[in-house]
Amino acid sequence: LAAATGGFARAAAAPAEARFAMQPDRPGRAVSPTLASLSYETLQLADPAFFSPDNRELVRLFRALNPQGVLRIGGNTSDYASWSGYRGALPPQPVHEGGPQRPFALQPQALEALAGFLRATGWTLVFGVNLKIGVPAMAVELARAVRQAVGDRLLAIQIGNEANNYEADYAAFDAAWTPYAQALRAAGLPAAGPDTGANTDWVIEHARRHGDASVFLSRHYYRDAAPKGSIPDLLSGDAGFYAEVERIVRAADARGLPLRLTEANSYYFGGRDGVSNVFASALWGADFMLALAQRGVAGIHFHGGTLRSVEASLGRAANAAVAGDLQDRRDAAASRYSAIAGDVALGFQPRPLYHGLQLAQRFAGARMLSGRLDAGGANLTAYAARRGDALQAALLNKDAARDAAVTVSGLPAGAAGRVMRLRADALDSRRGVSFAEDGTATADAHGRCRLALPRGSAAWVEWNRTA
Ligand code: BDP
Repeated sequence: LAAATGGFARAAAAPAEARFAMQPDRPGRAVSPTLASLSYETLQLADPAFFSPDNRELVRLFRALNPQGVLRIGGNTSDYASWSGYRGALPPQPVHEGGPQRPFALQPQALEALAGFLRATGWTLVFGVNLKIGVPAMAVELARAVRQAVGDRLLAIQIGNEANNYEADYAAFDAAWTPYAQALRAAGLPAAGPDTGANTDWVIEHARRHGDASVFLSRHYYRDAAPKGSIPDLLSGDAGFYAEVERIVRAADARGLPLRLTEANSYYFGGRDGVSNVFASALWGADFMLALAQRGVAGIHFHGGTLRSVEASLGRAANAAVAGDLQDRRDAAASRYSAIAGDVALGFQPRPLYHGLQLAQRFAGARMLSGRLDAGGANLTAYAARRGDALQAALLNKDAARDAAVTVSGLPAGAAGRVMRLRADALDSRRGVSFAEDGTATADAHGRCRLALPRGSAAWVEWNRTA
């Protein structure tokens, strides 16, 4: 127990005695295999070596996260991208000093490389086109080129990124969006949306107006803006957002549409150092994914990436020299909330968040079950699911101060459980995070199983019927 608790003040309190009653006869939502998904900026495609089948380390990290994930290309920079093959006139777009928001042209080589990357990873694609510029004809040409390059791996085209930041209201957005959607439909290309920021009402209105012609509904999530943020803030959960998701899922269900969070992470403006990139983010990410899967969200695209090397390849900014070892330099190359650090020159490595996503992704293809948690006064969450004959649970101790012991009930008597643990030295650890096998946990004759759950750690357990 002691091994996983270093670095934080050791409270004298006894371990919290928690109980989690799984209710195998109360099935909930099916968890989509595409749950763990990622989102990257369109500007990332300025370097065709990034999303390329030759980028073996990135291919391996994507596959190990999810062999059936969905890559969303978009973000602010999608609304500054033009298609190099487009011959029509384009209105000028403003350059935002000091940021990546400036016009750039996508090249066919980048789409070819992206297609190879998708084949190598097994991932599918959601691709965002430039709404801000107001040229549907260019968007359709680009979308056609994307479809030609990636074929059936194209799940949907999205139109505009967080248009709530530049359209006055939903009606104005809809008026700008509709000619794009009509042109895409005429070209036989699938659309999804509205890809808004924090606008639940927009998503519900969009479902009402365009649900029949959409592949899925989407919005984004960030808890807050950096440099706001702290480990306790992140780990306190976000009940208000969960309630909003429940509202959207009701609208999505009425149309038979999946809901995807096409861009999400902890704190926008690139993440909060010491929060978004430390072990606490892994517990947050796993908890967030499972809370949303339970409420019917099909996929969550954690936003990230490496714009530093892209800036350099565009000749617009020098790759700043970073002190430290290779791991530190990879860390510095990626945005602070990115689940994967590194770049093409330095190689890649998982961030703490990556391991949290791996834990939650164990639920892919299972059916969520109801469960009653008595957290015993600690900051715990718990989730249950069934896959075939096997029952599984995720137990998360987000408490910085209290170790816990959780008694899980509702299991078949004598069921043999395989345990994997997510842990690090401390909630603020940047390195040494693991999600790995950690022995067994067998149910007693009453179908109960007691597990130690040290502060700042999580466990995933899968029980099979026969011991
Ligand atoms: C989101 C944008 C994305 C940014 C992110 C951030 O869609 O392009 O990178 O904010 O600021 O709103 O971190």
